[in-house]
Amino acid sequence: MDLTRRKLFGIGSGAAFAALLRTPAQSAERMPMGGAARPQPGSGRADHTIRIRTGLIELGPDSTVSTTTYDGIFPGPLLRLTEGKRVTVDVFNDTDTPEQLHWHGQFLPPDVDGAAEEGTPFILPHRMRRISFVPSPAGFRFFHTHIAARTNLALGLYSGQIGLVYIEPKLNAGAYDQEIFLTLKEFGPYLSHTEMPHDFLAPTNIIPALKDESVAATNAALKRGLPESYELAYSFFSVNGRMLGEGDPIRVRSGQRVLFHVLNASATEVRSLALPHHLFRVLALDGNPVPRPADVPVLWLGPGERISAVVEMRQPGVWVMGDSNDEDRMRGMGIVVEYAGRSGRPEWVKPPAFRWDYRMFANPGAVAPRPDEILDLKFTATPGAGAGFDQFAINGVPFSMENMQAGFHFRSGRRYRLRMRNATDDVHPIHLHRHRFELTSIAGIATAGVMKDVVQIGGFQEMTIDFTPNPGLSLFHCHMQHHMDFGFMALFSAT
Ligand SMILES: [Cu+2]
Repeated sequence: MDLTRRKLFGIGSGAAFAALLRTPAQSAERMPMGGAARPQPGSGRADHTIRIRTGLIELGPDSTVSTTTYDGIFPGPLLRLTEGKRVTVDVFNDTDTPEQLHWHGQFLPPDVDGAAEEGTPFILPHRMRRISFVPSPAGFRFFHTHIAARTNLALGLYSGQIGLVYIEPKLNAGAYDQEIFLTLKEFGPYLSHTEMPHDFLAPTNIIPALKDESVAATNAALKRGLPESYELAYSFFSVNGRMLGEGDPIRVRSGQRVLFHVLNASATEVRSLALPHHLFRVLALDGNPVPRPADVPVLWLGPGERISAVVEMRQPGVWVMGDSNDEDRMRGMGIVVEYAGRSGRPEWVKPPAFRWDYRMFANPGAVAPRPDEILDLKFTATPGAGAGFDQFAINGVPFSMENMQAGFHFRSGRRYRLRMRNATDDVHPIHLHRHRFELTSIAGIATAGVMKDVVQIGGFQEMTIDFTPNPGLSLFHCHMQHHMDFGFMALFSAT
């Protein structure tokens, strides 16, 4: 470890931790061959090549799954890009079905972003599509397929099409001890009727009228004879494509500061992560530095969410870093953290009771700018009405994949507040393409300064998020595959 690092780690203030985020490890970005000029779109060699192909993922002994991946591996490649520095990517589709590759969390034009609804061309079977874009904003992003799966559990986010992107800031002034990317992912999906109850968000106050509406919708569905809704269950649980105990442990030394970039790559499941006797200092949410880094014993992530957090390694031992759900962790959702010189059976300790509250990472007292306009968006569900799944609607309208019409129109440059009201009992991870948004109230309580591209809204709760539209079409949807496939989507247009 060099002196610069030691000095940086010695400071220990929130500001210094935040600086860590802006000063990641050396870029592993591949340079153009022989220092030649960067190839232009349509000519020469691409900076990166991604192959969509099927492959076998060995999660553990007797636990190999066949799925569609990027480059035959899971997770797919980690692309280290530089903010503002144009890249060319050749995406080959070696499968027999059309694909979309979505650059989650970046501000890209609609024809590159990777959603058919926005007008991105499909990557046709056994063809290649070359794209070129300027990476932005800096931070932890990822890429994934954006195909509707509906009842085909081999498609979309049920597959292994997940790759990571780290966009280095233009200024790259330092490093830290270790930087570790963790991708949380289940495999082997099947239909079930058991829903995992989740009660982990704060604040907890709900809006009774939204609950009444949900109860009425459920009763009406029962009266119509609609079936009990399908939920998803999984056979395999993994971190970085290995079941707990089956991959290499994370090897650390006492005194190290380890920066974790955690992605919940699940199609449908909320995940948690804890490391016994250690705290996570959360530096960034969805790759965006938070106004106030805060220490938490447990990370909670909805599908599509990312957390960057640093852990000071001061509790020598061999630990299980895993999901707080005992069953899922014992079936693989965890990874071993091993201190140098320590051996033995990895130990798990149940984390303290803890509620996830995005406001922890905001500056208390910060006030968001007033929006130019407020738009109400109400989320409702009809149980069993979507091929046996819940059928969702936004303001009464289930998104039509056939028409793909923009349902909401905005003027670019204006600040809009989306007042989201959830008249369902589910937590929904709400995602807006091509933008990031500011959390401006949670369960009716004002907040400001936390920037995200996916946010979980609790059952029967209200939440507001503010954004300034970029021109063009942008998809807005729940990031749970079975929700977005059955209506929980809208197309925003901005001029
Ligand atoms: Cu949802």
